[in-house]
Amino acid sequence: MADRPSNPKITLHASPLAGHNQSCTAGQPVPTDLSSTDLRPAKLLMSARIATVKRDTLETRIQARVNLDGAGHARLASGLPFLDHMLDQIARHGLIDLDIEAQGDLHIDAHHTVEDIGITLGQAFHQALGDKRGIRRYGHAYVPLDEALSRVVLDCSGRPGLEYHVEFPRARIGDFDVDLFREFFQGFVNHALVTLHVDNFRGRNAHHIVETVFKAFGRALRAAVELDPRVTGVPSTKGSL
Ligand SMILES: [Mn+2]
Repeated sequence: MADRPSNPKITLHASPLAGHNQSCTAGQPVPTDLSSTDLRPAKLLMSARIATVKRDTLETRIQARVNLDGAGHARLASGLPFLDHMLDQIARHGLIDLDIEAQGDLHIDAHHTVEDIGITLGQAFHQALGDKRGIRRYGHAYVPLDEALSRVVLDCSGRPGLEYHVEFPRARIGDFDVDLFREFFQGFVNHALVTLHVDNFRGRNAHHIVETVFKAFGRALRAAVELDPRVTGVPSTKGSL
């Protein structure tokens, strides 16, 4: 579903990005001394893992900024309070600073906005991660919330792949359509270029179920992007991810 044409009219745009007007800043340099005698940890020698992506279509206008080495601060204005509550879990449990602003066609429904926030966040994540030098690459987390239990496993593989196994006992949480969580993760995966396995094992309360999924996602992200002081280069026998 991700990357459906936003509107047939996009062919009229001159942009080579097929109507997706994006601008990005990534890898903003931090002042460092890169001399070979510098023994500071890799973390201090690399560019800041920060990226901002703006994505405009005829359906949504979204700006997402991520700092992978943040403190879990979030500034969220998706227009969808329940989604903001979930994005806040990613920031808090991933220790990722997240700044997301969206103006979507909510008069139709929340579908385009939720999916496009997943896409834009995925693009920002991918840019902030850079060449993946020194990262742990894999991350997983189990998170319970009362009766609910979920597991998320992530690989910064460079290939998009989603296994999403979450059944909800009801179709809506408040007025939020629970089908849209899959669209969010599919959008993220397609553009972050990660392999993501999401499994809910149990739960009766739909709010609890999805909250365990987003908390586990945040924790798995944190583990996967963390710099491992024992890793030199890219953690792959291929030499690139
Ligand atoms: Mn909650």
